[in-house]
Amino acid sequence: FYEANQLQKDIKEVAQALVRNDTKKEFILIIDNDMAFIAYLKNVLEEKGFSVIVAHNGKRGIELIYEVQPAIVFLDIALPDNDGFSILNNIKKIKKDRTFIAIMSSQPSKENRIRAYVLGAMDFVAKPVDEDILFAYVANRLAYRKELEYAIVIDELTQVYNRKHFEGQLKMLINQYEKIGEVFTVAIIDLDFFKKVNDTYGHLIGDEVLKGFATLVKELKREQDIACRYGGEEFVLLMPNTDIGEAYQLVEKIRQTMAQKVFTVNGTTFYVTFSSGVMAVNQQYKHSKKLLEAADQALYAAKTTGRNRTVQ
Ligand code: GH3
Ligand code: MG
Ligand code: MG
Ligand code: MG
Repeated sequence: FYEANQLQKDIKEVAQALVRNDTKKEFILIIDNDMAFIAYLKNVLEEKGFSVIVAHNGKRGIELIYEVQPAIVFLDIALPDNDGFSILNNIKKIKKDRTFIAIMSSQPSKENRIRAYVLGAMDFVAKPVDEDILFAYVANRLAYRKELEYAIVIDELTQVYNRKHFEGQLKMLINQYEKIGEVFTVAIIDLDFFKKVNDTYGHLIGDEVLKGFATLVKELKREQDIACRYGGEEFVLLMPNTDIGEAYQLVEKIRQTMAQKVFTVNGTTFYVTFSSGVMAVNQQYKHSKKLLEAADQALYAAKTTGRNRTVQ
């Protein structure tokens, strides 16, 4: 059975988890028209440090979902304009990894529950709600969402960012360049003769090399640089606020360190090098496709002139 002091411990654990995960900056949206309930819920959540926003009707609720992208939405069914179900219908396209939508209703009938799930609600919470249960619930959902958000942008094998994230970041940097002229540089990095590594030592060792390389990049890159796996044995390094000269030096440092890194399999040692093409954004190359093509051409030059080198 659940002892009272265990309950107190668990409640404390929830509070600590919320601080640890730094999830308090997240917005929680309440869409409800019961003023007394809103006041209670808002107060309880704000006391714990959450940012709470409120919509008293469906129309405003939908607006706020798109404007604020709250982490959690508590959505009532009985609203003065659209009911909760039509709101669910309206926001079908909202990303589930971004916004978690729970119906919060005092009519937890079988029909309502099924309807909510069919229309894409992630959960159905019955009113009234207990504040301790609510915290445990919110902490649980925010921790899950954090994990999900991480999984969506990270390459599982190498633990650097994946291609999807890279593309988003590149677009953002190009916007920054167009808006305020902030220069950035991109390096495409391709491991040399990697097929031979696989053929000689096997794919599992090949995987270890990819991981080893990624770890090395993470150690040597600066805080602001964004390391990504572009695909296979190809990586990109995005260097915000960095001109071509600085970028070249950084990539060269990584290249030289990699070239000296010893890999060991059953007592045999080997080395793996990479080639890289580096290109900075400029007036001529300010579209992602063009910029990457130019970096790719530099990479091709590095490959054809002997590999284990950086070309700008
Ligand atoms: P080059 O110096 O011209 O780049 O030669 P390369 O052998 O590195 O290039 P190629 O494109 O011919 O081969 C890339 C190899 O990378 C082929 C593919 O099997 C291997 N590869 C791609 N993804 C992975 C992976 O996740 N793990 C392992 N172990 N190998 C991979
Ligand atoms: Mg209501
Ligand atoms: Mg390749
Ligand atoms: Mg290669």
